[in-house]
Amino acid sequence: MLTIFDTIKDIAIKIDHEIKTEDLGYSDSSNTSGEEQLKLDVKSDYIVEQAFKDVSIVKALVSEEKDGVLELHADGKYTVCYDPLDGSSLADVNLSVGSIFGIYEGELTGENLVASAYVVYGPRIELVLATKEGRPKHYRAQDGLFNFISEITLKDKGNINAPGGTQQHWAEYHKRYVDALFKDGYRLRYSGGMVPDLHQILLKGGGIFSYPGTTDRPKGKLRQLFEVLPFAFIFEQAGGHAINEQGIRLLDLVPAHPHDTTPCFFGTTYEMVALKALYRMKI
Ligand code: AFP
Repeated sequence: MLTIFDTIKDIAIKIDHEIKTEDLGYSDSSNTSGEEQLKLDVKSDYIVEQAFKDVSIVKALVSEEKDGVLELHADGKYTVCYDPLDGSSLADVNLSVGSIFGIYEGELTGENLVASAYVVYGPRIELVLATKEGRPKHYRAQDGLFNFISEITLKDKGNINAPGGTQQHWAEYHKRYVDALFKDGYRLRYSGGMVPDLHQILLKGGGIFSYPGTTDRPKGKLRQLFEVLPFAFIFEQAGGHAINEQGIRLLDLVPAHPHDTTPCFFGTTYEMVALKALYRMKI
């Protein structure tokens, strides 16, 4: 696993350099989800692919930017599912963006996720690494090296409300939930970048990030394998929760297709209890 984490550190430094120097325009291609690809998306994906080509324990790669599975090493143990540059449309307005990695052993299901990681490209490059042992670990880059900062432990309650999705397409009960938190004094913290938005909740110790099913996107927008499940793993390892709109643990999900999406809620206990009550989920 160490070589995978070390490879992610190398990738982070390279992608950060591209963000700061690469042309921010659109390429002439689009990804499997039909989203137009920025040159940065394509370049970041290439950096990840090239980096893992030399890591023999990596059996295959699944990328948000490409269809299918890229076989690397037949004797490899892990499949790395990744979003090379999540929130890339924010890069050209100089907001933070990120990379997300899920490390799976065996079939690509939530229960086979054995580790996960994400990188935040912001005023500083920050990295969070998680395995099944202990709390997620937070690192910060300085002169190309990652220094350990702290372990991440979530509290029982926070005061951050990060409500995703197009509000005009929210269900009435979801709007009631979001508004109730604001009436309870929660602060709106939503940039449109999943990685910095969730990183903020993790580092501040609590709150809720929601991307529900909406009338225009009933299955939500965020992709299970390389966005939702890696963060679900990190939230649970930090003592938090990650569920879908039926109250099912996101890590219990079995994606039917590599690019399947799911409604998702990441947060701390107090906000999850309130969510289940308002959504009338099985408590
Ligand atoms: P882009 O990669 O197209 O910028 O989308 C970012 C993202 O996938 C995720 O990072 C955000 O949480 C989510 O979309 C924001 O979606 P909304 O703009 O619909 O809230």
